Amino acid sequence: MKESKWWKKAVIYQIYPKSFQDSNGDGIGDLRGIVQRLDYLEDLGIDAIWLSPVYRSPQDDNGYDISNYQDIDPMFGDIGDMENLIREAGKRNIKIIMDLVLNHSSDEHPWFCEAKKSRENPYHDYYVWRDGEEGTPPNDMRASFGGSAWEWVPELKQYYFHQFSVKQPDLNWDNPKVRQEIYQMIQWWIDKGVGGFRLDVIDQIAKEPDQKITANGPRLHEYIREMSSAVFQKGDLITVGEAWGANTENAKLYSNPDGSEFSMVFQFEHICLDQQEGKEKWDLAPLPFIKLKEVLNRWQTELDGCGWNSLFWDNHDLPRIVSRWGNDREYRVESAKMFAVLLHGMQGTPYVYQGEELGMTNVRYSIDEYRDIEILNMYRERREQGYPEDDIMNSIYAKGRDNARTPMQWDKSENAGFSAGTPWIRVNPNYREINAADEVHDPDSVFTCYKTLIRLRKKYPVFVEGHFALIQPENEIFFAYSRESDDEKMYVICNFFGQKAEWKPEEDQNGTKLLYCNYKASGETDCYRPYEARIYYMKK
Ligand code: TEU
Ligand code: CA
Repeated sequence: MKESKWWKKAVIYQIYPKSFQDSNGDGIGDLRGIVQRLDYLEDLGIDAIWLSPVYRSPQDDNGYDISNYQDIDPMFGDIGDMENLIREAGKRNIKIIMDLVLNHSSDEHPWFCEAKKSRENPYHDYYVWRDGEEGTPPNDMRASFGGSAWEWVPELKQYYFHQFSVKQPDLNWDNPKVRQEIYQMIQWWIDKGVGGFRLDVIDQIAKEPDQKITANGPRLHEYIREMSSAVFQKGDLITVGEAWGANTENAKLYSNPDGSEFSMVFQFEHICLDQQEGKEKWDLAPLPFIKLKEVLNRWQTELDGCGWNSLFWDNHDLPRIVSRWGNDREYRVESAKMFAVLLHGMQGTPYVYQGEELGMTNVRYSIDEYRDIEILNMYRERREQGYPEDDIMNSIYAKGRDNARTPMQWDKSENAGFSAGTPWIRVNPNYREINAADEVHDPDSVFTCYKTLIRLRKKYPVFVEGHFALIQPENEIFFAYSRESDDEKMYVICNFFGQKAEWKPEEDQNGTKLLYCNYKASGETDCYRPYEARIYYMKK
């Protein structure tokens, strides 16, 4: 019999702890705050929480710069709070997925502090060093958050390599001691009872800087397999690699059903479509709709049976989907639900990013109200390069990561119920119109839509197993597909735009019943209202 993994039926909820719930009024979300909101998550129906990093960290990149992997940053609580969260979540059948940042550590990690003491230090080789002359780095590689990827250390007369900020030195995975230390640390978390791991920029660990290789280095899958058999395969864990360099070919390795690597990967092909070719995400371009369908169709069909998809629109690095490709004004509710239907109907494990289930939107702040290192560095760089202020700000409004990092909107009270103090980042001013308190009891809210979809996934096996087929790939308005298994079939039909439109039904749609529609009042059979999304279902 084909064994089915629990995480294939699961829905994962991502929490960005700093912005979720503050319990002590210091303006920063924390672990006790998450515990206070577990009932809300249980009501939504999710199976696991992916927790963005809460380890001890100087917070240069909001915790993605770790100075102690086996401790909790005091601003989030302590290890006892973490154990309590795992326990309290467990009571509600919710697992905790930790975020593992293994490509780099903080420059304040004891390993790095030792490493830069001398070339002979036992920790020196934990990082990636090259000899050189001051002012002449080994090559012209750039860091993700701007500037050179090489940082000079005068005492050693060497450069260290960092793919992200200068405070995030890259770990040297070619050193077996580094790998062993990492596996021990992971095992320590498994023993604490966590349910799985999300692996930050995992495709970049096997870098070869002399050849300017960052993602997909030659030894990448060797290292992943070693880690998987050393730790992951010992438990019934969910593991998901973050891989901006994933394509459908290597995704079959990452998510090989034999379990030799991870459960699945995050791929970003669909999410990078609205930028100018060969340029940065800040260089905006309209979404090519037909291409979006082609890309998702390829991922759906090529991984079917030989891999497994992660499904997402939003995370802590991305703008809000309803503002990005939907309409966050007159059709906010309808378009937010349409994106939910479109995604949750596909094959794979859906990820819901905090606030997405409320239809939270992007923000437009003044530059001094942003906090993200990526935004602030880009702003400075592009100002220096002479870009017009308006262009820069428009890029930030469209793509800035802080769009996703504004505090969770719980209710109408001050600071949206997120904090009794001053939030570390400004609350989206629309929290009186968009908040959880209003939505949880409203049968027509975005929240109720997510809740319903999560329940449908658990009820009808076709959501998990059904083969995907895109319908009318060239249709300029509808994103429509079917899912079919031996004894069930469903259709997901979405009007992707803000005008009503005619849909020509497929022949065997006759025998189906309407399982879900994102509008309350029933409409015309073959005419779809703006952003109307329907699911039709039949037992064969
Ligand atoms: O993101 C990986 C990554 O490549 C991002 O920096 C991406 O390029 C950028 O967000 C696009 O806007 C992961 C984490 O998700 C991110 O939050 C971290 O900043 C980054 O790794 C470094 O750890
Ligand atoms: Ca706090």
